[in-house]
Amino acid sequence: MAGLANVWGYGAMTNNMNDIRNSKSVIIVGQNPAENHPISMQHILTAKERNKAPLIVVDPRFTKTAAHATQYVRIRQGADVAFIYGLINVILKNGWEDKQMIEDRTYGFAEFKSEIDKWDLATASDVSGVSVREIERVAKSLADNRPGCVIWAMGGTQHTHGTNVTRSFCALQLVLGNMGKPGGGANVFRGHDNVQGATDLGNLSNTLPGYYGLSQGAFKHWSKVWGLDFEWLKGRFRSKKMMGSKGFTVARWHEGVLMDAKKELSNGGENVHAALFWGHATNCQSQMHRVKKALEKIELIVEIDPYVTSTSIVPDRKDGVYLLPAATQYEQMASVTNSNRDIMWRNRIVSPVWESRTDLAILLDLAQRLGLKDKLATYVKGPWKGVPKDMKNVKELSEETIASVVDEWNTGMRTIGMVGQTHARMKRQMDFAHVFNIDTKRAEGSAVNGEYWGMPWPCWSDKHPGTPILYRDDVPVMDGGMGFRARWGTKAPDGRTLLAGNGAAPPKGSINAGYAQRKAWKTDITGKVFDEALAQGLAPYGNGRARFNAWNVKPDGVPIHREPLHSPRPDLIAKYPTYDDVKNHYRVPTLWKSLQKTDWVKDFPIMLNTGRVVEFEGGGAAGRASWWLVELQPEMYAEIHPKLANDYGIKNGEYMWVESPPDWGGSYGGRIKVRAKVTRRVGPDSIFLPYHWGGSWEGKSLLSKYPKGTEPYSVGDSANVVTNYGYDRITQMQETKAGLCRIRKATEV
Ligand SMILES: Nc1nc2c(c(=O)[nH]1)N[C@H]1C(S)=C(S)[C@@H](COP(=O)(O)OP(=O)(O)OC[C@H]3O[C@@H](n4cnc5c(=O)[nH]c(N)nc54)[C@H](O)[C@@H]3O)O[C@H]1N2
Ligand SMILES: Nc1nc2c(c(=O)[nH]1)N[C@H]1C(S)=C(S)[C@@H](COP(=O)(O)OP(=O)(O)OC[C@H]3O[C@@H](n4cnc5c(=O)[nH]c(N)nc54)[C@H](O)[C@@H]3O)O[C@H]1N2
Ligand SMILES: [Mo]
Repeated sequence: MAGLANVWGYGAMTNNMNDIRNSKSVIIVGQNPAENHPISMQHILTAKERNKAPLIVVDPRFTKTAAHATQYVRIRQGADVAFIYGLINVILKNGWEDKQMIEDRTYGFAEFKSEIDKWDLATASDVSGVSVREIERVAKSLADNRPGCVIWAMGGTQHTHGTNVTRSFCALQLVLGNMGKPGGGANVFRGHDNVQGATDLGNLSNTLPGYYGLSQGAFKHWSKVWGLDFEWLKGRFRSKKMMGSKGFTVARWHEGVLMDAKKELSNGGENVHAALFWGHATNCQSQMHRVKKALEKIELIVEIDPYVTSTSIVPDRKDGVYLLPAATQYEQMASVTNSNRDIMWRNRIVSPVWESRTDLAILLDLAQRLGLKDKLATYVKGPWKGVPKDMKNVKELSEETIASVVDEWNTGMRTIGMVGQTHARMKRQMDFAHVFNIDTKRAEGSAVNGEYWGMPWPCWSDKHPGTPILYRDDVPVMDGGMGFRARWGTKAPDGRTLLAGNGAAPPKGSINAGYAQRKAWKTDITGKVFDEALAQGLAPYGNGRARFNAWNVKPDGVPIHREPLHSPRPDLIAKYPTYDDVKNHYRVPTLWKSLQKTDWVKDFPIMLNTGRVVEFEGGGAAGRASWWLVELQPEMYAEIHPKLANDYGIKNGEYMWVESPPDWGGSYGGRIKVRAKVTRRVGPDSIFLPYHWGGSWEGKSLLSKYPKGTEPYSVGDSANVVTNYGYDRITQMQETKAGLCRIRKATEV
């Protein structure tokens, strides 16, 4: 489903799901596609069957995906960098690295290697909990079976050092020479169907659309595209500083309500007074007891959602909550972008039913009431077509309006090349869907001949076929070739070159080596700069090097392992400490070291893991309202190992309490009451909670608070009441994949 406010997770796949059919090996680290990406799982199984590709699954839990593995590796939560660096250590010791790729297409390998040297097998094994033999075996499988792909999702990112974890995956692929090749790549499977599109179009608090950032130049570019006067736009902000300052994120907006605006927040001295939840359910946020307080204190809550979510039910309040029924994806037409960067046209099946309205209709009506409709529905080429004069009671917009919106982003989104995927091309691809080859994604014949399915970005012009595999230097730019982006100039601060080496360039280009980015390529909305580059066979964004050492990513230019905030191994904290606390992280002070120094494991000895099941999605508002799904997953539970259950006198099906460490400044974390599912999927040192439940609090049902007729068939305590404090140093992603808890049998029923 397409929650519009989804900003979780980051990045994009370098390759695509179909391309896994070409992989000679597949390693899945921190992801469970058998449940969470079941269609893509079929491509993975094709690689396993057709190419005899080893399928390695690295997860603290024996998942349904692990059941298909040729090698399952049980890892300690939050220790992936240690494991990956153990692999790279073995690869380098044996000389299995791709020397040419490292030499011609990367920067900073020497610094990276000195980090790797610290991860001899004994150290990597001790920290990751993976045996020496297993590490050796995985390294050899990956070296022997190239090109191979690395896939991950939330097991890799939901950590205080999640950015480091995912960067270590990319580093592994550079070392193996698996980047820019069919069957290779660093592939993060994204979450919701349009989450890639949502982030591309700027539903993030730290950038304008197209990852332009928040500089004045970025605002000038977009004012031009939007047909707005830059000075007027500037006037909407309290100051130039606030204009360029990253906003709150979905993970910690609630502190904007709760914290002292003058002493703690960096929000211009102001608290947050109102919240619009536009396709987001707050039982997906960790620290839910803090969120509940914020939902009680805030002046206005608006939920724009096809379902009533726990956001409206959990707070103890009698007014100030508005429910705006949004249409579902079946009732809305639009372009959507999937994990592959494929941009597709989605037809609507029916017009919005009952009183529901499409998200765009609600947005335009809201803009009208705020006196901003004409500004919103106009861009550099004029007003969007077909927008009614009065939006009151309008349920949906016509296709020509949505085509105008597409044309607007086609005009502005230069950075990632979201410019050639016109409305007409999208529609044409839908008409000829049958001519695309499932292994290459390329059309064979008809009016779309030579195009790639979904015209994945960068699609540099309306003649370009799209780029299903990023960074290929073995095909011409007009066939989807490109180097790494020359984003950081031609020389690093240390004077070393950032341009690709001789010969490392897509064929048929006028320069057979690295080259700088074209002048003004990001802001020229006429398309001239792009056309000139393409005519010479060059990528507008240059041909640079991938960086093992990203000097501007602070403090970890070279990614390193850092223990989770709530580490089950306090003995490792001195050697692998977390980050220093930060005063202003997306406007909120954020703790790392000062929380890590407490010896949590003494009182909270069990590791806490959370994630998904195939039956439900996210906060579960839709799934738990479906009788058939509830029949399959009737009740909230914890997976618990037979030994652990027995140690606590808990039998399968009995109720248990799960309690979490107190958070910042508090004496109380949170607790939930769940049923025990006794299973060997989890190890004896951890429990796993699905996070799809809500609608009850500390064991007490809140069903009576739902508006009549909107009650879900199943309510239950939410995992996120007990997920621990902890946020990624770069993205602020919540650390819901490494925490601690304690449990006891619930004696009362
Ligand atoms: N049915 C269904 N499908 C979905 C969703 C849904 O809610 N329901 N949600 C969608 C969304 S928004 C997303 S982002 C994706 C997420 O897709 P996934 O990332 O596959 O989802 P999770 O189940 O949260 O986590 C995957 C695995 O990470 C493991 N893990 C936990 N900690 C660690 C660790 O430290 N290291 C390693 N290596 N593994 C770890 C967990 O045990 C779990 O099996 O799924 C999407 N698809
Ligand atoms: N403990 C724990 N917590 C987690 C995670 C975890 O692994 N563990 N994963 C995190 C991740 S990766 C994610 S993405 C978040 C998910 O967090 P959310 O995105 O908040 O969760 P969802 O329930 O998937 O979607 C939110 C709402 O969007 C509504 N919706 C669906 N379609 C439409 C539409 O077309 N229009 C509108 N307006 N609304 C629509 C749905 O009814 C739903 O109520 O959870 C995060 N929280
Ligand atoms: Mo997600």
